[in-house]
Amino acid sequence: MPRKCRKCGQPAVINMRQHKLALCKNHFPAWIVEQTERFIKKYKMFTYDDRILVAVSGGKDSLALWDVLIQLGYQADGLYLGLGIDEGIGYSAESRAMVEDFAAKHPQARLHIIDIVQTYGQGIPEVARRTRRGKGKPCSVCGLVKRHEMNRVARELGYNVLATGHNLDDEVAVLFQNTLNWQVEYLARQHPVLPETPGFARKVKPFFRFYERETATYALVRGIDYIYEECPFSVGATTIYYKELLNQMEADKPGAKLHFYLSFLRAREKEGLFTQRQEEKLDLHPCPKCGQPTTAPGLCAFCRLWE
Ligand code: Q46
Ligand code: ZN
Ligand code: ZN
Repeated sequence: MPRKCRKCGQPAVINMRQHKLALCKNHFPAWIVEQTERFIKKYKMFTYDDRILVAVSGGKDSLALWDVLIQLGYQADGLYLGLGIDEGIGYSAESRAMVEDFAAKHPQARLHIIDIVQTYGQGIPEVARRTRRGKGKPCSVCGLVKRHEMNRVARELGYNVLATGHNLDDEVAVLFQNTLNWQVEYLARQHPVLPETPGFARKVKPFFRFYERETATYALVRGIDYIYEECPFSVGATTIYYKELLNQMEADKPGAKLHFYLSFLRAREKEGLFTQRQEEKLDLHPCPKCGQPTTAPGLCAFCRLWE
């Protein structure tokens, strides 16, 4: 049964059952922009004085986020990391082309590109094969490289906020996994805003309350070209399994995913759940090679990858 936009009666492009809200191709993108602004303020993510670096992968979420922040008038530049992932489908080359294409259409924002292969000599698949950390787990190496490089670029170029496009489905899958395993330390750190600490920029996730189908629909109606393929290494990731389970719950009970995540945040704030843990006195010192804070006795984990 095709639905009508609640605001104007035109055919709806999306029906959000959890909000009992159907919207058309004009009112839906406007709603996404308004809601994002509301979340940025409500969770005190950043202001118009902050310099924001948006990690753009070429996927729908990060490009949609950059698009919204530019529309809202924030100082939001992009950072693309070329990870050297080809695996027969040219994944990195294609995702980079999507990001460059988007940046060319938005000259008011700058795009920074770091090519890991050119800068360090090897891409993620090679490093994963060569190191103990990466054996059979390229994502472990990749996550480390991305965190290090995002921080390095932010610090070197004077950005104080790092924004990523994680959506509710991503966040709830991680929350569910961490809860099933009672990973208390991870739960303590799971939040849409992680404050700035010495050597590390503030990290924010302005899209954390949007369902994946909402960010996808936004990209579609805004005519944003993005890479449809997932990274070839994401196949079989456990989070995909949790996403499927959570989608079954959502189908029976619209809003179940949002409720799970927001109740977690409320319990953190009101009951101090997981936040009362004494912050361990971490013995941080600057890595002798790159200068980023590390707990390792010598070089940081990132620099050790290239030894
Ligand atoms: S890019 Fe990197 Fe992801 Fe690909 S290798 Fe894994 S972590 S799946 S978000
Ligand atoms: Zn409408
Ligand atoms: Zn280092």
